Amino acid sequence: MTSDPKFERRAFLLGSAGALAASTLEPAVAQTSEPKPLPAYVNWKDPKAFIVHSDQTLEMKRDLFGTSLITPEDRLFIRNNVKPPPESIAADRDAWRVEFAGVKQPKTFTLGELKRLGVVTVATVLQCSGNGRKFFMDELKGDQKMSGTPWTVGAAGCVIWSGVPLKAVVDALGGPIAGMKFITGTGGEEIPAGLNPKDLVVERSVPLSNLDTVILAWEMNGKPISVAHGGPLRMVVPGYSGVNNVKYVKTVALTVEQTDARIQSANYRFHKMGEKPAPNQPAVWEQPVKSWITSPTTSQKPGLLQVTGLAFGGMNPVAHVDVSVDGGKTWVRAKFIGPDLGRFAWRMFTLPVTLKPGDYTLVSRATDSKGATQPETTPLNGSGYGHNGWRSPGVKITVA
Ligand SMILES: Nc1nc2c(c(=O)[nH]1)N[C@H]1C(S)=C(S)[C@@H](COP(=O)(O)O)O[C@H]1N2
Ligand SMILES: [Mo]
Repeated sequence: MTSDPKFERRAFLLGSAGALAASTLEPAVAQTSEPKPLPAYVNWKDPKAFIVHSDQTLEMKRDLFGTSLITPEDRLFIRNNVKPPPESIAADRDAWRVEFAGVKQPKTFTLGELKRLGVVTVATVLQCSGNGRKFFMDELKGDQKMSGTPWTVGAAGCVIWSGVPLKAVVDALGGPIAGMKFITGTGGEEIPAGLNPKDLVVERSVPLSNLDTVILAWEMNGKPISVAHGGPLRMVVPGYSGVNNVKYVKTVALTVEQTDARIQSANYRFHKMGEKPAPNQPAVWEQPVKSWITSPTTSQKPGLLQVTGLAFGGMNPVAHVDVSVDGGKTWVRAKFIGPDLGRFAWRMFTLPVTLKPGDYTLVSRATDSKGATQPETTPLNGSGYGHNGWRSPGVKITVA
């Protein structure tokens, strides 16, 4: 890195010749191959935006995060644990029914009725618990194995939700019954006959301490939430990883125990490599502090350029981000750009750098308001959840 203006001009002139050479080295694949078709339930999305791991797992491409903060719905990643419900559940959105239990006056509300109880708007990072699993997989040795989708960074987005605060609903129903410790939300997928519902139901419990922040959302980025992303109504737990944000929520119960549904008891647990998941292991709940570079992701001409990225603190605001172009040997503080949409949203950052011809590894390291910083590597866990190490998502580029 240098800020010598004389060098910058020379590097720029050299750069235009160098760029030709560099572009001939780029693999031709990206432009010529047809993207894999999207499954029917998301055929309204931009097919060029995704790495299609399967019909139930669509990852957004890394160069599409942009710098204007909000992830458009047609690019937002998709993750379904079971087959999503039909579009017809949103034919009459306001008629969608949600049952409330664990409160003094249990009741079923329609969405139309819920809308009358309160409305708030909150921006959150929606990120699959397994985002970054690919980086764990790359570290496996010997006969170590890990199953799951090999997400890199694209199972994440920052979106704006509008909905009713759960607290307003609970208050309207006389408050929690004494002794309740969890908020348990149940997804509205139909469980095929003959299968054990406990094995398939998307039912998640989060600590009752989230009562002041959980919302039941009907709107995302200014539109009624698509069924693919959880419409007509979604339970949003700000700061918590993807799985806890139950789509097409049909029951919200305050409960003494966590649900014994498989998705809570055996899946989404932090367990050691080779150890079986069990309900006494830590649940995948709060997201840790994290960041990654979003641009550039390809080779560049020499001279001045903007290294951009995004950072978030999970439950806490992100305080600052350091960027390195030499793979973590030296760091420079980046500048936040754009609006601050609150502690659950991500922030975009930029660092202007002037690069001479050579090879660079761009990495970023965020610190939250409580002083928690991304580790260089995240200790391995058996299912590959919660990756937030700064080294592996690094971007290698050639400047020529
Ligand atoms: N009802 C229901 N809610 C769900 C899921 C699901 O399969 N069914 N998947 C969860 C998981 S694992 C993730 S990462 C997010 C994905 O949200 P998205 O598909 O809107 O991006 O939804 C969560 N909520
Ligand atoms: Mo997920």
